[in-house]
Amino acid sequence: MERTYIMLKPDAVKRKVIGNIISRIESKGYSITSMKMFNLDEAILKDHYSHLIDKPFFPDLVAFMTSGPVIGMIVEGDDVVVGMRNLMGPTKWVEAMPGTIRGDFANSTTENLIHGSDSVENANIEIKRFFG
Ligand code: DAT
Ligand code: MG
Repeated sequence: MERTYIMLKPDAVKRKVIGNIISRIESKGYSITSMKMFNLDEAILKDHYSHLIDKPFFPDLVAFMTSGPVIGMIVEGDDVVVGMRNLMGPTKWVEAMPGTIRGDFANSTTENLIHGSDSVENANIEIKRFFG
């Protein structure tokens, strides 16, 4: 059984759509096997978003991701890494089709509601980073 790391971002909590998003994950048939609400800091974001540190939007990304609590989850299922990326929709909200989480809720590229690991290898790294 494959595992992925999913994180509901501060905008999802503030906009009160975490129930809707969790419901979509469960409706798809995936299992949430761990879940916690917590706050991120700049140090862990520099690890988690190390591929983006040099981008001009990185300070805005850190400000947003530390603006309120997030919900981290381990989600299990067959091919769940790619399956969750499909359920989420692409990074850029303008490219996300209706029916996807970002397509239905996002109207900003920074504030796009949900994180999902992009490979099985990164899923294992992220699960270790956030759940130890
Ligand atoms: P994803 O979250 O789809 O895996 P990513 O890893 O490339 O995308 O980027 C991480 C987050 O950084 C993304 O969810 C939102 C933000 N981001 C990425 N590209 C951006 C851009 N061009 N402008 C503003 N924020 C961006
Ligand atoms: Mg990513």
